[in-house]
Amino acid sequence: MSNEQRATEAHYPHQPAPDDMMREYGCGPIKFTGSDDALYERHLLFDNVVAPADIGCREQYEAIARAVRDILSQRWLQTEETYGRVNPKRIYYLSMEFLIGRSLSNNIVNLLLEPLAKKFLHEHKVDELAMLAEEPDAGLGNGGLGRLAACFLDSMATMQLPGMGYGLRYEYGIFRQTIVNGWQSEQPDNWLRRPDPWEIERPEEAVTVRFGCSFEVRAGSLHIVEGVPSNLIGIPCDRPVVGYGGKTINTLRLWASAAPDTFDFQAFSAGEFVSALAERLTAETVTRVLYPDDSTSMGQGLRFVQEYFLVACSLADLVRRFRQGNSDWKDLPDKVAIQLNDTHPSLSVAELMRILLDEAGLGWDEAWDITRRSLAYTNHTLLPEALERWPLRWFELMMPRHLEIILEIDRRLGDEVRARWPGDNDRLRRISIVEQGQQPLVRMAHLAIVGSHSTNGVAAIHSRLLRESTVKDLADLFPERFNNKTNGITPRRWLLLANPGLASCITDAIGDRWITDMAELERLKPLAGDRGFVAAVRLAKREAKLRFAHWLKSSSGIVVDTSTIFDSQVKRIHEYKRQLLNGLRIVALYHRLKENPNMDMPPRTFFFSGKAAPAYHVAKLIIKFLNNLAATIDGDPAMRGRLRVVFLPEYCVSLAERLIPASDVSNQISTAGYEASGTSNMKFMMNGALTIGTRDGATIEMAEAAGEENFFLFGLTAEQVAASRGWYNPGWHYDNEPETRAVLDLILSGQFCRYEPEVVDALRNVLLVGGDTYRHLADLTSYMDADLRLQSLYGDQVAWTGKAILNIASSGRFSSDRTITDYANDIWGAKPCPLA
Ligand code: 26Q
Repeated sequence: MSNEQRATEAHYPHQPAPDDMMREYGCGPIKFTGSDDALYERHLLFDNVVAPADIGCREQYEAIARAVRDILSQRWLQTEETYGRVNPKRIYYLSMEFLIGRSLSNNIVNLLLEPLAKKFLHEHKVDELAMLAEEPDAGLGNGGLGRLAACFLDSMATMQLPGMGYGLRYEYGIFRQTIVNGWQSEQPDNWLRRPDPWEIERPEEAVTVRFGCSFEVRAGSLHIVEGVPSNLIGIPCDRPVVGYGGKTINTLRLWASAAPDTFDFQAFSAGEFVSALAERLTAETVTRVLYPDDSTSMGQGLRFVQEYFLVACSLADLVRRFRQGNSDWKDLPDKVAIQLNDTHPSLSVAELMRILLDEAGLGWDEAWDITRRSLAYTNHTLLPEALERWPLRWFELMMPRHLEIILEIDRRLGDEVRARWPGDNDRLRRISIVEQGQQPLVRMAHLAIVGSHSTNGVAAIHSRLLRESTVKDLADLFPERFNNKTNGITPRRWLLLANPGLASCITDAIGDRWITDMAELERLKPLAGDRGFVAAVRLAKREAKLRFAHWLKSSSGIVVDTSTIFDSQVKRIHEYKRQLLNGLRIVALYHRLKENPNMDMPPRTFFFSGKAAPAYHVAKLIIKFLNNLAATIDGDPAMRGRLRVVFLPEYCVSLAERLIPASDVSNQISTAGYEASGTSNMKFMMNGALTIGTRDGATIEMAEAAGEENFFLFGLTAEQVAASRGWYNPGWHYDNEPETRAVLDLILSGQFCRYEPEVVDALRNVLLVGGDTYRHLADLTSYMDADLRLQSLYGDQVAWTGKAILNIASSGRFSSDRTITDYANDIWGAKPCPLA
């Protein structure tokens, strides 16, 4: 009996063998049958031991989720069985983050169960919204990088590619955010408090990870106990990844850390019961919490242990699977493609070398060739200070064998550089994997580039800047390895599920092939001037705004006016993303209305949402300022019905799914050259918002696809930002631009921060005294110009909607299906493996 059958049976101790279910749900397209009520009721009775009459939303959610899981479990097994039999080249996506969000509604949509589910919910008088809200968001990621990983899994499953995700099963995901007196406050995200119907633990496939030292956790931080080797156990926790149409169901395997079962009997018999058990606590600490993306995390030993733990577990697992179907190690690169999501899993280079040298017994050259051809690396940042570098000392203590391998890789790299550029010691120093200094560091990006066959950036401009500046020396040495793969998003979650009104309006116009072939959206272009279609798209936007407003009111009591322009900026709070620039724009509009109360200006609601890394003080200051701005405007009767600022706490996938479809305007206003790609920009575009933004990241390609005349672009280019580095002076803008001066004077007068002079001082420092690193003042006037163009277009709803339609019609390129097709063809050499 397979594990899945065993697991299924465990839920129905009194049921007949699952043969019946196999017949019902085993093969062919999934059908909902008359017995689904029975499935639901069985789960209520046997799992929760409650009668259908007395249940609450949480029990409803669990029973419905389990019924849906029953429906997919046979397909899930068949998928793995097919891969085992056909032995295709498999794709392994290694990522420290998978920002999944909720699964129930997504799985219902992808299994094509929606019509039947709706009928079922209606018949059983289930409050759909309340029931769905019982599922916690799986927030196992910080932002774009983690969400990208989740979108890629959806696309791989939909395209029937044999892909698998490997990550960590954090007990606590990204912290939860509340706002207290305008400031961000963090709370732990205990998302696994209740049983998770989507998780299948597979202890029989556990792996052991060896360390050259032991660890202790004291006062919340990790301490290394030198010279005492130790083991950790990785337990796989699998989650289904349902492809659209329910044909392929791939797996996301998350590793939970645990102590080995060998109990320390000596300590136990000496009466040290508690401390022997406390050791287990230490082991489980490793996957306890997701690290926030900030500079303080870089120095944390536990993060480094997490990264190695992910790599060691995942490689052991995929090598074991490879060995089951293949006898020759030489075939590994033909059967396995390992994609490294940023440098976080780049210890894979050393770990795979170790396996091939020490376990397979291969020679260096062969092991190196296999390693390089199996691995590929994606870079997500240009900021040199954000590139991971770990102390060499940690390698020495925790994984001495890996260090030996890395030093040998570095030595050979040095030989290559010396042979090509004799005597160029500067270049040698810049390029080497080990950075010399007081405390030598290992440059993880260099390790990843040297030890793989492909390095890609995530938008055209980013890939170019990566080659031309961030890792120029390595690009000179290995030019053929560098390529671009512009990011994408899954249209299933971000259009079909999040925006049913717009989705059906599109389907009515061009049929539903777009769901799996987004190039089809091009067919909407001729309809940009069609009165009927324009009216339908306007209606869909109005409905989405109403839906959002209704949800907002019922969940938080906040009332917003849906007849105003919904103007949104939602993403991690960071100086380079420039939420502060958006704040300056709002102050400028406020100032204009104050000066000229009769001014003709369309009423606006500005939405902000996003989290600041807990140790990033300036980012937290920006949140405080935006909340103060919101409160001041709310308290000013002259602003009523004209301007409104709303900071929505606790940004997460589910909030994005609600707000993005309701937005009219998307702000993508990073300092040019800083945003690798962006992906919320694509979500807004696909949902018919117009973009006001800078020429940065993928926004450049979006404007190119839709036509710049359908975008509101403004600001310095990346080249201009770079060129201004020597002489930029924010004071010049204060002195020479009246509106910039008025805005700053208002802020510095304490208008928005009464009795909080420390907030004013800090803002002065960011924008003026500290040199305005991110060029807020340089871009403010052109932002205001673009905003004026936007306001005037909004007055002509037919013209506005026409542009929105052209945006939607041009968004097909930004489907993650296209991105994954490019990875599969150019990097992985992988093909679909459909189920029989
Ligand atoms: C590193 C070391 C220690 C602790 C944390 C980290 C860490 C964690 C997360 C570093 C970076 C991240 C996340 C980065 C990220 O989300 N980058 C975004 O990736 C998107 C997908 O490619 C891009 O669209 C965005 O432009 C980029 O900012």
